[in-house]
Amino acid sequence: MKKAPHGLHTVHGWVLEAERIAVLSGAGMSAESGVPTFRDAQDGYWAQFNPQDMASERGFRAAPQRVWDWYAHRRAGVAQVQPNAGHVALARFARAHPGRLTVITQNVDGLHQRAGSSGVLCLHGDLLADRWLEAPRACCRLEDAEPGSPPRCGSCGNLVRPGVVWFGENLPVDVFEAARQAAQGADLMLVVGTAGAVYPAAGLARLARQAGARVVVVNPVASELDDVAHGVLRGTAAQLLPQLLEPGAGRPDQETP
Ligand code: BV8
Repeated sequence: MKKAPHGLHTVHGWVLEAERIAVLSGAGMSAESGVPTFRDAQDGYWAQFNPQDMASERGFRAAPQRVWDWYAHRRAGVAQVQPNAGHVALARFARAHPGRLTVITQNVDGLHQRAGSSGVLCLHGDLLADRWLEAPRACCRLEDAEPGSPPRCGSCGNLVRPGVVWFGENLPVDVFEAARQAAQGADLMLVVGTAGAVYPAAGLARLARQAGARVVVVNPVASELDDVAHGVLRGTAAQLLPQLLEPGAGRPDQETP
């Protein structure tokens, strides 16, 4: 379907009109903060491994030390970066318009929260959180875990794993239900920085559209959700979100970058 090129100014008007905005963000949201996306080749030593295999229970059980070290590497990376102008624009808008904007994120880096967003719906968990691999017993206390790669319970040997949702694992039911409701209740959904390849998260864009929301994709390159969108803005999160969300933004229609 040939889409009329809706420019920044049009979408900015949609933002002003919308009473409820849902944002679905993916790894591209954090790219300008310096966090490598899943799509980008993993850096250095890690480039030899498929992140999808590593981000799975099977991958962790097969090579617990390697997978734990991969997460430790990513945790160290996230600790050295800052939220970017896109994260900040979302947090500022939500503070200025309480209850009007909900952030639903696939990201596990915590940058939306560090930028000041509250009530962030983290579909895929938290990179910095730990949990037990097997159902914890009375002896399994995270604060007492024996250090190691990975740490483990000194009594029963249960392994500590990162508190993220791995491929093949269900999303937290309460969080996904809240995300579904935010998508279905939205007048506008901004889909920012996601290839739209991972489900059920990516399905929230179609859900929003089917429930009557306008859907806008913000991505420098084509994504699998472009055909769900009413508008596609070819640009980056840190460039476009401030122009869409900050007061007095949204200059007259011009070709977005
Ligand atoms: C599930 C946490 C029910 C971990 C992540 C077989 C068995 C089981 C399930 C499946 C199966 N086959 C398929 C599935 C479903 C599977 C799935 O969708 N697979 C895909 C790959 C086909 N989904 C699941 O497994 C989910 N659970 O289905 O449960 C179930 C249960 C059991 C059995 C059956 C069903 C769980 C999925 C969650 C996985 N965990 N993260 C970790 O991080 O280590 S997902 C992980 O990858 C990220 O969190 C992220 O969500 C995803 C990568 O996607 P994107 O965010 O889109 O990032 P990507 O790098 O791909 O793209 C970046 C985009 O940004 C690009 O478009 C780029 O152009 C753009 N960009 C770049 N720079 C910028 C930018 N945009 C804006 N500005 C910029 N500056």
